[in-house]
Amino acid sequence: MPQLSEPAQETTTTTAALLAGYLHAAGVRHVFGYPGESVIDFMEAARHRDIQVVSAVREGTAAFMAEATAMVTGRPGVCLSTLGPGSTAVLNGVASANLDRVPVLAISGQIESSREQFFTHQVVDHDRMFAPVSKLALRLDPASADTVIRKALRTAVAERPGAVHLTVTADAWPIPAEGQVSLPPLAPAAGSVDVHGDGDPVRMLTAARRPVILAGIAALRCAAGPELVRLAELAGIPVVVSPMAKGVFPENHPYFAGVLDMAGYRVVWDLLAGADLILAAGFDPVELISPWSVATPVLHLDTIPNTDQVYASAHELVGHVGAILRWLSAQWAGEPRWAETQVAAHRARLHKAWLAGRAEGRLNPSDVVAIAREAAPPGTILTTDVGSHKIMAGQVWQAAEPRSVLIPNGLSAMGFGVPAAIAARLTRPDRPVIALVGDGGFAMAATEMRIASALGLPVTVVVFADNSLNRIELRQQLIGYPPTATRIDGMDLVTLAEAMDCDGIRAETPAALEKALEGFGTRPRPLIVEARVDPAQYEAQF
Ligand SMILES: Cc1ncc(C[n+]2csc(CCOP(=O)(O)OP(=O)(O)O)c2C)c(N)n1
Ligand SMILES: [Mg+2]
Repeated sequence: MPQLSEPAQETTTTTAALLAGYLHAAGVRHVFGYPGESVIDFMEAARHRDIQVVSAVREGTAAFMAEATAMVTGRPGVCLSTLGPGSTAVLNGVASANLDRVPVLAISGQIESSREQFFTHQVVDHDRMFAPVSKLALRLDPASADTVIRKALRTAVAERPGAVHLTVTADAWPIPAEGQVSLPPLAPAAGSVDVHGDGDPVRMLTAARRPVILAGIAALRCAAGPELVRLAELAGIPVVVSPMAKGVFPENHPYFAGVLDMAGYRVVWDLLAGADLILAAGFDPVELISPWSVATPVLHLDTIPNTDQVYASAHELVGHVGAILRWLSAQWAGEPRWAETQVAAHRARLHKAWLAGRAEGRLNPSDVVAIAREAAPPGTILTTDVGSHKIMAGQVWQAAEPRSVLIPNGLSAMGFGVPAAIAARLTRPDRPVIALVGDGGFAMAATEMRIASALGLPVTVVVFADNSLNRIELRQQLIGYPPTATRIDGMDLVTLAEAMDCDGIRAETPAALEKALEGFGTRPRPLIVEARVDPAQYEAQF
C-alpha cells in the first residue's frame, strides 16, 4: 500500500467539511454514490475539497466502484448513499468489500436526529443492518466526529481490512465539528515478525523437500511480490496464487504454478496435495471455493494469526508478509527444492486441463480470454464478474503486475465487473481497462455503461453471451436437474451499446473477436463486445 502523506493542518468547520478533509488527506479523489436529500451537504463539502462525487446508476454498483478503486490504489474507497432505500441498496456492495478484505468507507445519510428514534418512513436501523457485513458500523456525530472518522479509517485499513459504515443524520453535516485532520497510519506495519508455536518454523521450511507457496491477498496488500520471487528462486519453490492476489507473483515466472480454484483447479490441488509443506503466504481462506481437503502440513504466514483454522498449522509467522518472507530467505540454506523443468511440467498439465473441452471452429470461453489477453497492451487492468467466465479468466489471463486484475472472490457478487472497470479507468486514466463479464452479470449492471460514456471513460466490456447463468446451470446438470431459471434470453447488445453512446460489436468467431478487440486500449469511446460463446467447454472444466 502506498504511503499517504498530506497531513492537512487547517481547522475545519463542519462535520461535512471535516469528513471531506480527512478523505482528501487519505488520498480519496472520488466518492461513488447516489444522491439523496440527507447527503447533499456532504456532496457539497466534497466538491470543495476537489473530491469528485460520481453518481452511479444505483447504490450497489457505486459500492463496487468504491471497492475497485481501493483494489487498484490500495487506499480506502468511499461510497455514499442516502437513508432507507439508499442504504439498503448499498448493502451488497459493502458486504462485497468486506469479504474481499478491501478497505471501503460506506457513508449513508439518515433522517434528522430529532426523528431518528421514532420515525418510520424510510428509516431503518443502519448499525444493525450493516453489522454482519462490515468490520464496524457506527454513527458520525458532530461532537465526536474527529475521533470517529479516524476510528473508521483506521479500522477499514487495519489487517484484515474491510468495510466500515458510517451513518450521518441529515442535520449533523452543517454542525461545527472540532478537530484537525490528523491521519492515522494506513499501511500494514513494515518489518515485524511474530513467531507463534513451539519449535522452529524455519527448520520446518528447510526440512521440506517438496514445499509449495500459496500466496494470497495479504501478500498483495504487503506488496510482497519481490520477496516471493526471491524465496521462490532461492529455495526453488513453486508459487500458487489466489485469484484476488493475481499479479503479486509474475505469471510468466518459471516458478509460477497457477491460480487456486480457477479453471483446471484439480491440477493445482494435486500439486498442493503432493507437497510436503504448504507455505501459506498471506492466504485468506475467504478465497476458497473448494473445501480445504489436503493433509499437507501448513506453515501459516500472514498479517494476522490463523484464527480461521480452516487448515491446521502448528507454527504461525505473523507480521508484514514481505518482511517474513525476507526473514525466511535470509535463513535459507540448501539446494533449490524443485527444478524449473518440474514446475514447467506442472504448468503444462494445468494448461491442458483448462483447454479441455475446447472445440475447434467455435468461440470457446478460453479463446475469449486468450484473445483479450493477446489484444491487451502492457499495463491493462482486467476486471471480471462472477460465473463460469470468471473461473476461466482467473486461470487463463496472465497477470503481469499486482493490482492489475480485479476479481471479486470473497462475497463473489455478480454485477461487479462493469462498475469496477469504470472506476478503475477513472482512478487510472493512463491504463487500458477491459472487463470480462457473463451475460447474466452484465444484465445486472449494463446501464452503468451510460456513466462510462458520460464521463468519457473508454472501457471495453466483453460479454460472454451464452444465454445462460452457466455456473448454476452446470450444477443443475451435474445433479440431473433441468435448467430451471438458468436459461436467459439473449439481448441485442450492439443496439443496447448504441443507445448508451457506446460502440457495440457482435463477435461469433475467434477471428471476429480478434478484430473487435484490435487496438481497444486506444479507442475513444466505451466498447461493448457481445461474444457469442459456446459454453460446452465449461462442462469439461468444473
Ligand atoms: C448477486 C448474485 N446473485 C447470484 C449469484 C449466484 N451465481 C453465481 S454464478 C451465477 C451465474 C452467472 O451467470 P453469468 O453472469 O451469465 O456468467 P456465466 O456463469 O454464464 O459465465 C450465479 C447466478 C451470485 N454469485 N451473485
Ligand atoms: Mg452466462
